[in-house]
Amino acid sequence: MITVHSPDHVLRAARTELAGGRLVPPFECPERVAFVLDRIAAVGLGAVVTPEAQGLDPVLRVHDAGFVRFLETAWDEWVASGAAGEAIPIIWPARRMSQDRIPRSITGRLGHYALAAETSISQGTWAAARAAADVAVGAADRVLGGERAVFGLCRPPGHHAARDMFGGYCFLNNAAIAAQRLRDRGLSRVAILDVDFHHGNGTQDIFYDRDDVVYLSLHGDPMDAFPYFLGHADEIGVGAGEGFNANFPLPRGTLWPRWSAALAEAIGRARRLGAEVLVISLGVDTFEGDPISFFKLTSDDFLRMGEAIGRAGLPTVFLMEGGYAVAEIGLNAVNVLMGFESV
Ligand code: SP5
Ligand code: ZN
Repeated sequence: MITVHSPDHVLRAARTELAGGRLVPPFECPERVAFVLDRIAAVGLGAVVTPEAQGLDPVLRVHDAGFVRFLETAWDEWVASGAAGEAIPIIWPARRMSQDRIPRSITGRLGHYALAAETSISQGTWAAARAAADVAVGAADRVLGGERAVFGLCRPPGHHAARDMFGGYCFLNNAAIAAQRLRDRGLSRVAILDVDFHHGNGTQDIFYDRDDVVYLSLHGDPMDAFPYFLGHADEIGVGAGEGFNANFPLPRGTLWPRWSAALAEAIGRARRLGAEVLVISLGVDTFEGDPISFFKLTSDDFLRMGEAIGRAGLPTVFLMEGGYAVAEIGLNAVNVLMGFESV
């Protein structure tokens, strides 16, 4: 399997994440990609190629232009405002406050466009986010070109990013950008299968009223897990999109038998709805050793996960999302890809 990878991911190297009332080194760190590349080389998965630069057109197919401009300029404006640390939102338009007027102040605009406070904007964040979008498009294009499956080693991840919101370590929604690319280049129905531990609130939101991109997600029950405010089983889509969104929230301590039963249901749904291609939001934070999550999948379970996805028999774009047990992320992510290839 070909891997698409951009060395520019290292430009996303924030120093701070707000966690447990402290600023700590971010869980979502550049070493994650280094471990995945090491494992790809160790098992001989296949060639690693850099993506073509796409410009902003594929990004603007799913994201709001004002939001994109905000991401582009936020760091410089933050520095110009005299702040010493990284850019962290401190206030939001909460209940009964106005969302219609976007403030002039960078602090006001951070609150307008952020969905969470743990994700600092740092120097280089925008360049890395753009590179990750290029990776997603490069992976989609290779599947359009006839590859059975391609791995886009995106970093930063994307599935929490909505049309006009960043957070959850995500800035641009790589999976949504890839899915839209597949639609724009002629496929009529795409299914995004999100196996990251967290619900992909951004992806769900982007496609919630559409029947051409199906969103299916297995994740920690939002009553107990980030992003808390989306991802319940009764969110089934709206308007033309009704029946084209399916959430499988799962409890603390979930093991492979229960997780894989939900996976089988999700894959069955994708097939019944006529998906021609799968985009996998491949987070491996479902791992038993993950520091911020609560499922209990083993490294061998990731092989079985890949096999189950392979048995769906559809062209597949894998895109990296989360996974914070850094020393095991290579083993776990590449196990999914090897399981897929073994089918
Ligand atoms: C892409 C992705 O996986 N994003 C996850 C974002 C989760 N952000 C909030 C995590 C809160 C972790 N708090 C630390 C708990 C340590 N036990
Ligand atoms: Zn996650």
